[in-house]
Amino acid sequence: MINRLNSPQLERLPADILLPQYDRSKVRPGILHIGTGAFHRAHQAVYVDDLLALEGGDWGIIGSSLRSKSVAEQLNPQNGLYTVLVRDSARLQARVIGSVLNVLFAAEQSEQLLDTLACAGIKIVTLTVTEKGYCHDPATGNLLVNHADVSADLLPNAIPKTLMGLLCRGLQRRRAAGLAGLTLLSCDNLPNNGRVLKKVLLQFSQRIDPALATWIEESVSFPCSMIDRIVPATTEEDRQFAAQTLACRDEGLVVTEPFSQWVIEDDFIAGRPAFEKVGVQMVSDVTAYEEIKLRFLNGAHSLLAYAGFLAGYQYIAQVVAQKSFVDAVQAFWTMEVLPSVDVPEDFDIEAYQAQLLARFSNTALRHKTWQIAMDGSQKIPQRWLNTLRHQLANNGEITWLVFALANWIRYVRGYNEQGQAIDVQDPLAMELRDLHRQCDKNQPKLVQSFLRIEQVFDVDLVDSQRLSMALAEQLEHLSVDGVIVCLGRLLAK
Ligand code: CS2
Repeated sequence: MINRLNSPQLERLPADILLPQYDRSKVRPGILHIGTGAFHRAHQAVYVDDLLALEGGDWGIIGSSLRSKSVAEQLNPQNGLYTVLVRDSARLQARVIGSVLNVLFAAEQSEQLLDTLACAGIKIVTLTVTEKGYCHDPATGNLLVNHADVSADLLPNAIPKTLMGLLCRGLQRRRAAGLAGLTLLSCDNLPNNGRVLKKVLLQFSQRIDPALATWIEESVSFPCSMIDRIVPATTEEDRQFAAQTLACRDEGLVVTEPFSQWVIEDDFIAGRPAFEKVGVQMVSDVTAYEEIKLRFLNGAHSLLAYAGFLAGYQYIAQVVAQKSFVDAVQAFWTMEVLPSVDVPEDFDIEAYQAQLLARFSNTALRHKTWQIAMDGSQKIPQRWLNTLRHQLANNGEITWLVFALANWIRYVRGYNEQGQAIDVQDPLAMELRDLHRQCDKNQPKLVQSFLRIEQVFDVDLVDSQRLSMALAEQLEHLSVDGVIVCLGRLLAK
């Protein structure tokens, strides 16, 4: 039987595998991470691994997960160790990461997790819980007080199920222990992620104890950050492939691209490691980086995911192998996204776009259109809708935004152009599908009912006649001719 990766196994790994360059037994935890999925393992944990190698310090990571037990099952038997496999057509590099010390599963170890939040050594809590993990209304940024898990977490003595419940109860414990505050560092793809987190957490805490909310406001800092690295969900095929390279089995494996970027606002109330020494950009304001990334990268990703999926493509690299899709993305960026963002003077936006297309084209990464298409109702506001608002207000081009939205609307119908079922993963999946049923192919009615979803579109977009008409027309064209024909027609205009 093949061995599992763990500490004793490290010295038996093939010589070309990079290993942690520090004594792990001496590392004490300083960071708690919530949401220890593939993204965290390929991103923040790698930067921290670099830091520990460079200058040590008590910045080890206690990982945790709110929903999935599999993270703990993958990493704990491996002493927190896992491999990051960096892949593109030119390289394949395997590196074992040692910065995650162990992982707690919230549903079963909530006491330990709350104690960790109330532990003097923990100075920073980093988060990757995905957009929906914030339990907020993406359009207004308010806490979803009627969300079933939020209501449950607001009850006295609740065992926290939500991020807000966990943070609030943990900070309550920290305050009761007479400790100083810490930094909550959101690493999710939301604009102003730190400010969103602060608003929702304060609204939640206010309901638990107003004095606690005041303490949080004074003692906790919430820097915003921009994170970027493409990390597809790991597959069994990846694990089998890695097992050959490593000569052992790694359940915690992640596969990613060479590119990685992290930009953080320098506002750490309880101190921080020297992130800047390991390539993190520490800035006073992250807004421009965040807007550019969300609107160019993620905006294009979602467009390619919905239209590409409906055109029959399983992976992003297959979609951008089609010239028509590349032309569409370039037109989307140039005509619609670019006018809507303030690009800093020293930022080479053309090089950035070329680099994005190269990253999307990485065939060594099997990034599923279906994976990116998940949770559209939570992603679309920050990826497309502010661009759209800007373009509508300035009478600018909206062709590709409309095309993107129309494809999303068709995707969430739950079946593709051949009538085959789509497994739509979205907190609003049922509601969205019902809207299709109620409107029964009446496109103007469908458009109105979608644009009235305030959680996604806020209250303003339904008033735009220009948008409604263009969207209904695009939906009609898509239903008659399908994605590929429509794409060609739009490009020929
Ligand atoms: C993707 C992102 O799944 C998605 O929605 O658009 O995860 C994307 O790969 C990352 O934001 C890249 O940094």
